[in-house]
Amino acid sequence: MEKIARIAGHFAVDAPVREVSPIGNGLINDSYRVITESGEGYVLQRINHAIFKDVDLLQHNMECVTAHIRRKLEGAEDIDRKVLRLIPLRDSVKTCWTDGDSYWRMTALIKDSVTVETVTPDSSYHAGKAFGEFQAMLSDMTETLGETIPDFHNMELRARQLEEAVAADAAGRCSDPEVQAILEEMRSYMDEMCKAERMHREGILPKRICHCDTKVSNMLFDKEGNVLCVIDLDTVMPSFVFSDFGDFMRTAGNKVAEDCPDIGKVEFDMDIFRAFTRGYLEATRSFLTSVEKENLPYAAALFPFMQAVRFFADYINGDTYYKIAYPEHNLVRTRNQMALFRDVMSRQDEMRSFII
Ligand code: GN1
Ligand code: MG
Repeated sequence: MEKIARIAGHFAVDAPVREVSPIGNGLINDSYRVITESGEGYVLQRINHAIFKDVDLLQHNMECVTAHIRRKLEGAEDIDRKVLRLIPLRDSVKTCWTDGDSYWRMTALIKDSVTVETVTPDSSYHAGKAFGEFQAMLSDMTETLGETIPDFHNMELRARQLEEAVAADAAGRCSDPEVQAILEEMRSYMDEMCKAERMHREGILPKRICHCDTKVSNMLFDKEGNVLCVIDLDTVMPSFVFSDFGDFMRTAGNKVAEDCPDIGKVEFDMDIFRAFTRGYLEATRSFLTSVEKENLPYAAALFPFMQAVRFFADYINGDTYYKIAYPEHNLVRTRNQMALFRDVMSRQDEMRSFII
């Protein structure tokens, strides 16, 4: 932790660092809470450079997005609790520090906020509004944002990556009959799930600036359960609105965590779906097209499916991408996400009739 405190000292914090502790359970970056002698709090993050290859672009996106939202919120109360504030370096305006090996950035800690892993229908409604408003606020950005992970939510690419993983079979896991069965099931849905990319090529589905990682744990709530702020802006980039709708459904809509090994407990929660959808549709009325709206049930299925494909490809590759806690972790996650996907598929009509 001493090393982390030293790194924190490169940023323009208000006083010497008093304590540092690890926070969060992200699968990609490492995060630490930093408290200074004055009691001010900060979040220091080590950026996973193997995944975010263009750190300058990453920081550029984050700077543009937070500045844009800050302008939109001008005049509102408590702005620093509603949008992240990047802390520059002590001796420059740059927002990223590197020792040539790792890359670090810092934001101000948002006081009296909590993250949650599960939501109620009531907080889902507010989350739907918050993520919808996030997209609405960014819908008139003039700065160009790049894709911090190119083709991040492109299902065609994820399908290809899975096939490449299978062809290489780097960890020798493909001979397992269960792996073969999952693979066969995934392949049978692949075409249907690649529909978004086709609609985009046909010119009927636009890309907009989206958050692209709208899991419940990426929002801060106050003690009363109101959404304060959307966090984890690494993947804010042009994408289909399905990304934000779908990933929230995938995480909040699942009655258990994405890595719960007891797949008998996996179930899609229609109350969460209805509440989030109501909030989201209210907030996005000004720009959402009918094609986007009609395909929200598809988005709810696409995201557990895409996540299953990603976890599964990582399992086959020998766990090179997601952090794992035990050897079968990615397989357990895959089973869980496929179970959720099947359940969402069985509720498509019910979802459609709620939306239309
Ligand atoms: C990763 O690091 P974290 O937990 O915010 C991943 C998301 C996945 C998620 C699954 C850059 O997010 O796309 O949905 O794990 N982020 C990246 O839990 O790949
Ligand atoms: Mg993330």
